[in-house]
Amino acid sequence: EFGKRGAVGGGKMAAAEIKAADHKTADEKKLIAAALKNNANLNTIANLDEEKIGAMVKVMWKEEVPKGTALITQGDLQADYFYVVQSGSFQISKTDSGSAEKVASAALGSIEAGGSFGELALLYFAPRAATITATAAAVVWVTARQQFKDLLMKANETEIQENLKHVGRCGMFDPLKDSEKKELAAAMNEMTFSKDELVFEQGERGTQFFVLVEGEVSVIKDGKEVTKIKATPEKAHYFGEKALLEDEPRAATIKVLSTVAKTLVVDKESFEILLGSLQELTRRGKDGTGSVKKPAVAPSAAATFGKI
Ligand code: 1OR
Repeated sequence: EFGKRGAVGGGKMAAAEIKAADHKTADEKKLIAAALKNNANLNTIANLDEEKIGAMVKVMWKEEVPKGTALITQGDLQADYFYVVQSGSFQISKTDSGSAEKVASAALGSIEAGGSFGELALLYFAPRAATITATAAAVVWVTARQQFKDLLMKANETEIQENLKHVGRCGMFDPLKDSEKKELAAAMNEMTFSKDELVFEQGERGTQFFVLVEGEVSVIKDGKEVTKIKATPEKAHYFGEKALLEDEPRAATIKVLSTVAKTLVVDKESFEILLGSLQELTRRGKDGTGSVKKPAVAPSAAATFGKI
């Protein structure tokens, strides 16, 4: 895992061009499946099963990459593709863009046949974390951001049903229609953190929304704990909506207190589509007309709302 925090907020990206899938031999299918399974970052967040892997193997198309081509450039905000290397070799390089003087780009390693790259920006809405250049003529399998999200990041039916139970435990989502709840459940990815881990830090750009389904976390502002959030068998809690709603940095750090904290994560794009106006949502009646007498949000959730 190379660092999962995103730093890009704001507007929606234009759709990436999707090309027609290319035929694959049995060996090529095996190589792609293994590459997906071996991508540690991808596996932290996407619960990859044979069905998802099979679907991805099916849609990928082939591209030939001449020696010297940079397929990915560090810092690019528009991230459209994820790649699996069929043959050839790629160099990973990074420049320390934080320093005033331009530091020479350092080669950090290489990616060979059976490797993959480009997942980080797609998973976390982050700028591209490194530059990836072909050091020899290469052949890659490619998939576009939308396919990557639809096929790998969407929960399967069993996961949806499981996520739905948690959605039901979070009073916040009560005003949603059943179909909206299901869409939300489908867009959720499980992410587990261990004690003392930081889910995110104050000042970061927020790219994800969290529902805490198990465990307890501390909300820390300017180094001081301001509150704790704890999931109980009856109640799941959400956090991380404010930075997304208001497109501003995280107002607090979330640190795990329990041995394990289990969360369901919704990325910024899905959040905007599905929960775009949480504030409005809290005012919307069960009938979805927008006319409601009392806030639909439970007091405990209301206390957290708009704070992180
Ligand atoms: P991306 O979408 O950010 C660049 O685009 C890709 O390079 C990235 O996804 C990874 O797939 C891949 N640090 C960051 N990105 C890396 C690294 C890396 N290695 C491969 N990628 N590091 C390891 C260097 C050997 C540095 C870790 C500190």
